[in-house]
Amino acid sequence: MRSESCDIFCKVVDNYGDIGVCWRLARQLANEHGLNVRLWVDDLRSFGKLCPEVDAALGTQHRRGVEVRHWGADLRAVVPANLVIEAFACKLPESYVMAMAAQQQKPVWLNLEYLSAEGWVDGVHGLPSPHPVLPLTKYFFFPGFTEKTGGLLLERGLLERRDAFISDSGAQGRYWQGLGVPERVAGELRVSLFGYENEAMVELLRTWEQDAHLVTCLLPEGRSLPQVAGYFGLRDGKAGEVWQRGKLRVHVLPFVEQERYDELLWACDVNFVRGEDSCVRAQWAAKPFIWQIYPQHDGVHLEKLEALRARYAEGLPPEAAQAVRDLWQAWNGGADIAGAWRRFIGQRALLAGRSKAWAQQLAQNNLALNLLAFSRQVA
Ligand code: TRH
Repeated sequence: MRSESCDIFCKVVDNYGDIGVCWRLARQLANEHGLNVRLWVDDLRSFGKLCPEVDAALGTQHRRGVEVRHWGADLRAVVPANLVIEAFACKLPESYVMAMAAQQQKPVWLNLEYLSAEGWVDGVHGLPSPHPVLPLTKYFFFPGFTEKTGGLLLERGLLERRDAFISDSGAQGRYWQGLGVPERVAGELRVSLFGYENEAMVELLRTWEQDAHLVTCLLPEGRSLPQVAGYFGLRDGKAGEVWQRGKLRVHVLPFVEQERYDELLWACDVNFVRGEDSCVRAQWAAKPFIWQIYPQHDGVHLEKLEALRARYAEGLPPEAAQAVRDLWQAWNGGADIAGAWRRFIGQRALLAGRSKAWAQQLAQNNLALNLLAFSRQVA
């Protein structure tokens, strides 16, 4: 089957991960694979952070090749698409499910799951879940890091664009100039910092302040900002501000539209990322990265953290693999971030090489292509 039309349903739980993934997938299916995509989103304001042209007052609008619908209105009159993607088990409206069941050719119905590097994902990706009453089957589609999973979202040409940017000093110079960041000095390290509130923040900032070389921290507006501002004795800050103490200089950046965030990751030497989508982007950036995983009450997130760490660090010498473990743990509730940071930076060259090979390996497993192949197979 060739799915000509696709409905993606997204509920914004919190932050930008849910809509971040859905928006990326929607654009890719529409612009790279020619599907007519409707993206149903319950919270257009959050969406507007990733795509500033989104007007929260409009029920229907067309943005970057995608029909964006506010999911709130009655869907009874809507004819379902032939590929239906329910993101993160967000639960489709009853009337819409009934309309799916009433179609002569039943739509392919996928639940796009959260990302995890844990081994159990291999065994559940693609499993069917027949509807208890209606003639419909929902399939679980898991993104992931092995061939037995659905892979990762990767736009066409992204790695080539990354390489072109990284090898073009002029493009990088213009990028930094646009942000108001001065030219690099000898030994300087540029670090992007996108995270949640973090108990290790003060110690990390102090470590950078006391470094032998300049550490330039690029800090997008958001949840980490008040904490970093507090370190400088301020209550809060805003984009454009620059703060310096010792060897640490912080540039507060605006939260940019989603397509522009990659450049920041490409331009920095080391990236702190969080959640789900920025973590994947850091892996495509092929630079050493530190993941602040979205915390869950029962602590299961730490298993997820370690699962990705173990895959990423495979093949690294034990000392380098341990340095990644120490810093990721310290940044996710563990101890001694100062020591962990120094050991991590000591392994920087090795980690940079590994990051590049890792991105290359992951690129073989493209989520959008897999998803379309899977939907054809089960149609
Ligand atoms: O915003 P998040 O913390 O989202 C989280 C996670 O996805 C988590 O797994 C989920 O359960 C929870 O939400 C509900 O982190 P994430 O996933 O990295 O999403 C951030 C998005 O913001 C990502 O698409 C990148 C984008 N972004 C920009 O578009 N511009 C920016 O300037 C920055 C810093 C990020």
